[in-house]
Amino acid sequence: MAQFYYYDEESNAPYTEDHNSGKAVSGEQLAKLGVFYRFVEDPEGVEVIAKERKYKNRDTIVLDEKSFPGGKDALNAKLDLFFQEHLHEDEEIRYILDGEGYFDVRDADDKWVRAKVFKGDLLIIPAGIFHRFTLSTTRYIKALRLFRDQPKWEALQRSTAGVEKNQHRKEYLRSIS
Ligand code: KMT
Ligand code: NI
Repeated sequence: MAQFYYYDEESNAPYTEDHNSGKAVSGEQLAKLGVFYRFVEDPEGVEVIAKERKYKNRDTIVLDEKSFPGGKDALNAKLDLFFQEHLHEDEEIRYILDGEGYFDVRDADDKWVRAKVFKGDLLIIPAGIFHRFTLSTTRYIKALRLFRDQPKWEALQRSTAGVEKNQHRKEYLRSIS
C-alpha cells in the first residue's frame, strides 16, 4: 500500500532514501491535486480503469541493474532523466507489479509530495503536473505504464523556457484552483 507524505527538503540523504518529513498527505489532498490513487490487488482491476479512461497502449518497464539494457550506467542515466522535474501533455497510469519506488508530485504551493509505491499500487498522474520518479534503496521496480494513445515520451522539463505557458500546464493549474 502506498505511503504519501511531504518530502523532507532538509535531509541530504541519498535520493534513494525515503526523505519522509513525517507530515502525511491524505487522499483528499491528493484528489485536490488531481492525483488518483487506488490499491488494486487483482490486475484485472487495472483493465477496468484502463477501459473506462480509454487507454489503448501499454508497456512494462523493469528498472534494475541486471536486466536494464546497458546495465548500471544506462540505468543511472535513465534514473537521472526520470528524476528531473517534468510534466507530460497527457495523464499517465502507473501500476506497480513488483519492487518499489518514489513518485514525487508538486502540490499547489510547489512543495514535493512523495508517494512511496509498492506492488499493487496504481497511480494516475494528471497531465500538466510537475513530477519526478526514482528508485528506493532496493534499486528495483517493475511497473506497467499505460498510454492513452501511442507511447509518447515527451517529458517537458521544468527548466524549459515557456513551460509555464504550456496549454496543458495552464489547464492543470485551472483544474486545481
Ligand atoms: C515518469 O513519467 O516519470 C515515469 O514513468 C517513471 C518510470 S515508471 C516506474
Ligand atoms: Ni513523467
